[in-house]
Amino acid sequence: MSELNSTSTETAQQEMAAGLLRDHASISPKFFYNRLGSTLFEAICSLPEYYLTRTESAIFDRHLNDMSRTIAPGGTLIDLGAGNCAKAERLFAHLHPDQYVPVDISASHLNDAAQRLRQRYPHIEVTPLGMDFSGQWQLPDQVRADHRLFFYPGSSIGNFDPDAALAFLKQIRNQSDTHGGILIGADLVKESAVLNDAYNDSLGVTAAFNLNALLHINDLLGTDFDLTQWKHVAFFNQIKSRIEMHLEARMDLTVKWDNQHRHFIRGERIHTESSYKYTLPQLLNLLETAGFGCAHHWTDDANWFAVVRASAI
Ligand code: AVJ
Repeated sequence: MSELNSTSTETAQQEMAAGLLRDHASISPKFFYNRLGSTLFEAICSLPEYYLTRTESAIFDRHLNDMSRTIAPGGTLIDLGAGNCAKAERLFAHLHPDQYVPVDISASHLNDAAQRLRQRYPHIEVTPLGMDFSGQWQLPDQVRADHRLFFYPGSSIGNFDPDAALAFLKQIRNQSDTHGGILIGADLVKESAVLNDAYNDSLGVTAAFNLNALLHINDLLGTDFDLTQWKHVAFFNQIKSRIEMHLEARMDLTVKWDNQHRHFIRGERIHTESSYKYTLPQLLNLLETAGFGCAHHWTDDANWFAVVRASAI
């Protein structure tokens, strides 16, 4: 079952069909996140090879006090890609937001979490938003304008191509007035073997997560993808400084939906995700170009992951 409403389902269908019919077929990584996909992603975060989540979490554990000294209490905490809201909840005791706005494309996941938070934190106004923020978006009027802190953890910024990442950050900058800012976590460039292992775990959860995009598309678009015909492929592309995830056809095959079809030859791939890795200077430069300054940053001892807090200037 998809959790998108009818208008966004139509847009999603057009987007998926266009991607499948492209010369080099592609699917947006946002189609990973149906109910099963969100659960699989949570499982990925516990994998021994997937160091990102636990490294970021350790940075917050160690430096949250220090971070909160760079952020005035009160204001609105806007959590982009909130999921189960667990990461933001840890900030509440330090940042004391007046309003918390979890935003996620998967609305059902959100509403459960929001209900739980309202009970636990009656003094925080919780305003969940089911919204796709990967393109153009605008926060509705219920979101207070003053003193906004955009929280964008987990290296989700890596899913955007560099141009789109800049446009995305500028969009955030334009919706931050005085005292606004961003708290962002990003995975850093490192030895290829470490990166490759993180996206090729030995349990095969990342493979399942990747393949599940085909199940989601079968649901949303009515395609007849047979998962046994597809193989998970992930590797670090050093030139583009990104992990690429693909699904590779194990044989010649044809995928059909409505009155359309797409033929794939054996070995042909559907590009399902890019996950860009930045150096710390590149990341700080990106934020500055988007209009954020006065950056403070924190990393782990190995410099595998960075958390940056920057102000709208
Ligand atoms: C949620 C985009 C940060 O790129 O590492 C995890 C998604 N893909 N394993 C990432 C993902 C495969 C993840 N982000």
